[in-house]
Amino acid sequence: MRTQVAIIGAGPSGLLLGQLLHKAGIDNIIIERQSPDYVLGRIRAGILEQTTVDMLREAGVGPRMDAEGVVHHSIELVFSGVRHAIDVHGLTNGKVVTAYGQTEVTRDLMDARSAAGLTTVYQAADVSVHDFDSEHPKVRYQKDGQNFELECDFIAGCDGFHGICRASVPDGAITEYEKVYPFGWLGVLADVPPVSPHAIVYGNSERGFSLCSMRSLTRSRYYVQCPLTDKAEDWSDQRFWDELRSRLDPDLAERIVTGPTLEKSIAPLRSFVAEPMRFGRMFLAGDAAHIVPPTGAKGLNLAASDVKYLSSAFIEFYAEKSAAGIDTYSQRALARIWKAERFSWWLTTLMHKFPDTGAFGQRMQEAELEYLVNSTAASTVVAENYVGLPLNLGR
Ligand code: FAS
Ligand code: PHB
Repeated sequence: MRTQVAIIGAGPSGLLLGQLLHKAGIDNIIIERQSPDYVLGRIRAGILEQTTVDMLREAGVGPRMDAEGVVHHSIELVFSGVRHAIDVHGLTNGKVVTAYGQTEVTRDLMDARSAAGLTTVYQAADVSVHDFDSEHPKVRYQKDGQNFELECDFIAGCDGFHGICRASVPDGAITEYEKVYPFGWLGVLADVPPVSPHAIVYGNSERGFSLCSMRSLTRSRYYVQCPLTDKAEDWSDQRFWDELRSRLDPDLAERIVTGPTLEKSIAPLRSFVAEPMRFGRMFLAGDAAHIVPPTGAKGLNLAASDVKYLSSAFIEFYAEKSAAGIDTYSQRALARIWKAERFSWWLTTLMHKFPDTGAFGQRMQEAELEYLVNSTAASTVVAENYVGLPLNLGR
């Protein structure tokens, strides 16, 4: 078998890349180790930056997002028992974020790929990448007990943090930066109206971090910071709702609509970056190359900006026979990745209770938050990072 670009992974990175390449007439095949239902069953991100929304429209999967996504003009910060709004729209000359779940983004991209008759090999086993330091890279995998080899011009490693592409790079050729946080996020989904339908609410309290988000006007997504030693089954629904309320201001706590949880899981938090993101004819994109703590809602959006840079590079290579884009991909993507890593680390450090925070540290967090919500300059810094920094495509 042969294709121009072999994409490993059918998460948002792989599917979005496949769609943009197809739109540009570039042949691609996606190799995914799980089933479509398994991929859709992973409950993850919920907030899209404008650049991500624009790319999804460019990829031809805008209609349902435009119909069902909920636009947010502000975010809210709760600390010292009081809630403060940050007018993101006003502070960024009209930029917004859109609440539309990663599951729905993935579903829309899967449907578009299938409608276009493009090849995605699901439940591929023993996937391996070869000769990516030559001009004839290959992907090998097993499907239904048969061995396959896919020849290609390029390999796109969109296989997430635990994938094989980054793992296949020789040790001396890659540098990894990592910070693991000493707590996790317990997240729940519930078919109840969101307590704050037009603003994501981030809570700092002496009991720990909390977050009030949504997937639609009838489906809510909530999180509380929890010890990494906890298990989701340690938390009854009632315990979760009580703990969430205890971390919010009284008015919001009073207005929370509770109900049976549909999903309950604990996600660990880490900051991670692999440099570079190009190895001969293999390129890493999305979680295969970087991870952020979800506090800044950047993970999915960084995956999208990587795909924007990488798809543009491949299109330039095939259409203009120019290697300029692929030669600068890693440097351009990393410039945006590190700024998002900084914002995500900074907001995580400000909003969470660490083992060494203590009473003084709690007061320092509250003082910084009090300054932030009362300073236009400081609120603007938060707002412009939250809506997403420019892609600087022209450079
Ligand atoms: P993904 O991990 O989504 O997809 C990689 C794909 O590659 C998977 O389908 C996997 O099965 C496949 N794969 C792996 N190894 C393979 C192999 N050897 N062969 C073939 N296929 C292989 N981001 C936010 O912005 N907000 C959030 O709230 C948020 N919450 C998260 C919670 C959790 C538990 C996790 C893990 C991540 C969360 N993220 C969040 C980040 C998340 O949304 C990612 O940024 C996003 O999934 C990145 O998409 P991909 O790069 O496609 O990676
Ligand atoms: C979510 O809706 O899942 C979500 C929203 C904002 C975040 C993280 C997660 O910062």
